[in-house]
Amino acid sequence: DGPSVAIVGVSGAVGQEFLRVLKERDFPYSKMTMLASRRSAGKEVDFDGETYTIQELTENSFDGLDIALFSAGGSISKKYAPLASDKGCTVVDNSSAFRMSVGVPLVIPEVNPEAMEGMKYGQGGIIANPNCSTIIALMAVTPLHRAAGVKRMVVSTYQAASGAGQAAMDELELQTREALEGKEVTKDIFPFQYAFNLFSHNSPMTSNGYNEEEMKMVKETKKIWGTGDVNITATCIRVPIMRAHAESINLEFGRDISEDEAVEILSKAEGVSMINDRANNRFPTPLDASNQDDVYVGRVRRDISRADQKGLDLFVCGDQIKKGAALNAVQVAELLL
Ligand code: 2RA
Repeated sequence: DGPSVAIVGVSGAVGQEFLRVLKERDFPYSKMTMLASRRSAGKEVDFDGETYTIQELTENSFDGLDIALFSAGGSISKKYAPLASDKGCTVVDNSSAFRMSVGVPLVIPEVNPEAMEGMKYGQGGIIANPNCSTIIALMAVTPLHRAAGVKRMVVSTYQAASGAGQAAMDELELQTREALEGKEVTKDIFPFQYAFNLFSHNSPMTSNGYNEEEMKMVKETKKIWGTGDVNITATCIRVPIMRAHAESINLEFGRDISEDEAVEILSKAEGVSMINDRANNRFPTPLDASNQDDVYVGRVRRDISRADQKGLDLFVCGDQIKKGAALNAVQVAELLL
């Protein structure tokens, strides 16, 4: 029999997706514990043919547990992940709390599984799940980076409501109805209209004029690739899409790389599907990627702003809740088996 597993933040959008993915992949758990805040404690949740009562997260929640999947915000992870680890429970944390901590592997299983080499469930430790927009970008770019060495990456993201949580998805739907009915829209989550609109990502602004989401893309990429020798800039935008992010990516490589070579590499890349049909002007859309495991890549083309063959542009869509969070975390947990 496999590991005992706890879900921390089971009521949230990612917590619910953890359950769907664990079932979908027939994860070999021996026991499941559902943990959430006092507000959700006592509620029931169905999983794999059983009905579970959600328990309130406490310092003693992790006694005897082997793996804990966290997605309950950074402050909960900061407080409880070390406690869980000290009890011998191996933590996979979807929050940003420990992503840049020295000694904490930041892992995309298709990209850098070696970063968590030797870690097993029930032995404690924390593994950090990267930010969704970082995962989606690097699933497509890393195979190219391995072949031709990315020197510079410029990313523009078009990020779904799900990244701001279930409440943001609910408000987008409500506002869309209200707007179509000509009503004043409800603005509980964001201070402006989201429906039929887009805006600079709602994460806090930092001292250099970039927001935290953009700085995550910059810092996490360098840690995951294990190099500082790549220049990255990003502009992260929130768009009125439910659950899949889209990203436009410009790349500069250390050597010439043709469109054909790039398409060949991407066509073979694990966890990547191509929609790159120029004849029919058919390329990835967020709805293609929604609820899918793979990230979808298209618009692969030489960067004509350069005189050399060292630049490429491409377009990527990926499900923010699935590969951007829950699927990646469960794949990390599979590496602990
Ligand atoms: C966002 N990356 O999309 C975040 C998800 N926590 O806002």
